[in-house]
Amino acid sequence: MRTAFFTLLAATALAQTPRPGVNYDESKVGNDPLPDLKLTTAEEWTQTRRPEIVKLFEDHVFGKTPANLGAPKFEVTATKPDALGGIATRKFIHISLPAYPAWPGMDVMLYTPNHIKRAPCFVGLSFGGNHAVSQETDIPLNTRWMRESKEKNIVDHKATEATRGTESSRWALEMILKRGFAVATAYYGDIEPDHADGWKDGLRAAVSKDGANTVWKDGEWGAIGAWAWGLSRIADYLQTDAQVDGKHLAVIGHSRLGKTSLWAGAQDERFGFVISNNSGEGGAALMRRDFGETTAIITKAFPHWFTPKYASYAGNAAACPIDMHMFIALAAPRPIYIASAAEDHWADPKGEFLSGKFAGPVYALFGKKGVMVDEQPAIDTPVGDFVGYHVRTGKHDVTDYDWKQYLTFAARHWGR
Ligand code: GTR
Repeated sequence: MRTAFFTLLAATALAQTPRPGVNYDESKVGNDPLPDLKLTTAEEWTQTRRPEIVKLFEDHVFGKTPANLGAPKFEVTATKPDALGGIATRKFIHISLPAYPAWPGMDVMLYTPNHIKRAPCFVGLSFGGNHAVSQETDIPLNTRWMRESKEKNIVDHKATEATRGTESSRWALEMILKRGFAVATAYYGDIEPDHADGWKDGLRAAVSKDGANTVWKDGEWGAIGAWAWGLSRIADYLQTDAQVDGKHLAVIGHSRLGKTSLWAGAQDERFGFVISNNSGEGGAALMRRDFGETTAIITKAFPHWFTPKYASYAGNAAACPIDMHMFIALAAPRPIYIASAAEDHWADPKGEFLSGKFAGPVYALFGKKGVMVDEQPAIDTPVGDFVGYHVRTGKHDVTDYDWKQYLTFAARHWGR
């Protein structure tokens, strides 16, 4: 979901009319050393170092998620036992916060396979809403704010009938369900609309004591924090659903929602498998590498995603006490998968690989192997034991190829 501006910007840069400030030359990525992971023992990592690093990410990148917003309320609003031609049960669950009624809540769509009693579940937010994820035509159209797009049939910031199924190529529902996994998803804009003032109509204003007049300070949460919070509330619900194995949840996200799934996985260890699909800058890509999108570009285009402090590292990533190998390491010792796309230069595929590689020593503390290779593997050659990685042919997207790797990885780690 690049904005037209950024697609143009990336395309222009790749068409060899380099735009000042965007580098695609590997010899110019810089060589600032990464912050030290300061490793001692697995125990010390778990007790002390890991919480320190979570706090660094709160203070400098995403802001702190408010600890307790009260128990969420779950209402199952519809159940269809013969969804997708009978292979699945489909449920809608409305999640709200009784303590903060100003937040309109989120509508989760859950598909569980009918041939499995308690299925492990992939949990991820969508860009277009439940009706865009699935091709089933009886799904209520999402009514919240969406980014205007002629091409995507979003009119007056609202979804239209023509938006049904438009994101379905990114959610290999049949393949996932037939392999015995469930899928839970919701529209990210249910939690907070994705624009600079979106928070005023979303969760963050609803729970802040100054409401829509809040002035966000360093260390306070941004939109990615709010979206990640939403993923954890879906995990809360999934613990209560008899058709889901709540002990085997994978969190997945693409692009900005890949940054979000990494942050959700870092904060909520109930996500036993963390997936970053083309998450790029502010996600898996090392911030000290000046390649494609940079801290300066992202914090200018999308300041609302982060805590304000993050923008102070624009043009000065080396001053930031974290880099993204530490972000990946926060998943340890749980399995994590980082996926890149060969044409997705904007997201810096090599930088995404390197963060996985340099998280390896943390996995080693737990006696586990990471990516198991020194160099970024060839295109379409998945690698890794506890840190999976591939760079697939093609563009910034989620494809069946990506899902096949995630399903194989999950099945291997979860003995399915
Ligand atoms: C781009 C942004 C990327 C990525 C992408 C997306 O405009 O620069 O960091 O998040 O959007 O979410 O599709």
